[in-house]
Amino acid sequence: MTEPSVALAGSTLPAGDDLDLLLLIRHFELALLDLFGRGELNGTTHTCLGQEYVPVALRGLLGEADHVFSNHRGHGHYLARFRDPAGLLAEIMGREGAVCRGVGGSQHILRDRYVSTGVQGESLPVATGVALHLKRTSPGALACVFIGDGTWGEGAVYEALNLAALWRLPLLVVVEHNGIAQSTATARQMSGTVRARAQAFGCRHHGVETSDVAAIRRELAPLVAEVRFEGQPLVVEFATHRLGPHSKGDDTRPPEVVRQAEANDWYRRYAEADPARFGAADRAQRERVAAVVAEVAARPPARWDPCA
Ligand SMILES: Cc1ncc(C[n+]2csc(CCOP(=O)(O)OP(=O)(O)O)c2C)c(N)n1
Ligand SMILES: [Mg+2]
Repeated sequence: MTEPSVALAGSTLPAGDDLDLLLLIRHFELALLDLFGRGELNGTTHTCLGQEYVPVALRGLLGEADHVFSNHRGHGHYLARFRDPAGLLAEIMGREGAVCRGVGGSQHILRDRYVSTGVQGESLPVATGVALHLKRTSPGALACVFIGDGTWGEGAVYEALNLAALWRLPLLVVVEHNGIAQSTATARQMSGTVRARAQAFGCRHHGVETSDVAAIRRELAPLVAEVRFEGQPLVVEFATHRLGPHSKGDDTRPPEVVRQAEANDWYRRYAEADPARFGAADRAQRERVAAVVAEVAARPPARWDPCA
C-alpha cells in the first residue's frame, strides 16, 4: 500500500453519535478555512477534510487512560477525544477559554493525556517512552500516535519502532496514508512500503481500506486488545484521501488526484445514502459550528502570563 488509490467503501450511515462527530469535524474545519479566507485567523492550519472517519473510528477503541499523540493535522483527533469545538477554536483564534491559553494554536495542544506537535516524527519516540511507562504502571492502557505517510521519512520513527517491538510496548501507531506529504507524492519519495518497514522491526501491521466506522472498529478491536494486553505494538495504516490543500491554499496536486479524493469523500456518499437523516444531522452540526464561531469570535483575547 504505497498509494491510497483504493475506492473507499462504506455508504451505510454510521450511528447517530458517530455521524454527528464526523459532521462536527467537517463543519469545524470548513469554518476554519472560511475564517482564514476572511483574514480572521493568524498562523496556519492543516485540515483533515476527507480523513475525519479515522479518529471517529478510533474513538470507539480508546479509553480515558490511553494517551493520544497527534500531529499537525490534529483537529479531528482533538474533537474526537474531547468534543470541545469552542475550546479548540478559542485556542486557534487566541480567545478567552482557549484550551492552552492561546499559546499552542492549531498544532500544539496539551490537555490531559493528549498532546499534539507540528514537528514531524517528534511524537513517536515520546509515545514509545509513554508506552514503556504505561506498561510498568497501568497495565491495559496504551499510547496511540497518529502520523502521516510522509513522516516515515524521519529516522526517529525507526528508533521508536525498534524499541517498541524489542520491549513489547503497548504502542498503537495510526498511519493516515493520504499519498502525499505537503507537495510530494509519497510514491515519489518512499521506497518499499509502510507494511514492510513496520514488519522489519517485528511490529505487526494492519491495513484499513474502508471508511466505514463500524467495520473499522470490528476489524481493529481484537488487534487493539492485543496491543493492550499482550505487548504487541501495532501499526495500522489507513489508505485515505486528503480532500483539501496541505494547509490553507497550497494545493499542488493535479486535478484528477483531487477529483479522486472527492469521489471517495464519505460526506458525499452518506448524503446520497440517506438524504433525510444525513440532511438533518448535517444542518444541526453546521448550525452548531456557526454558533460556536460567533460566540468565540466575540470573546476577548486570551491572556497568558508566563510569570504568573
Ligand atoms: C521535522 C519537520 N520537517 C518538515 C516539516 C514541514 N511539514 C509539515 S507537514 C509536512 C508533510 C507531512 O506529511 P505526512 O506525514 O504525510 O502528513 P500529512 O500532511 O499528509 O497529513 C511537512 C513536510 C515539519 N513540520 N517538521
Ligand atoms: Mg501524507
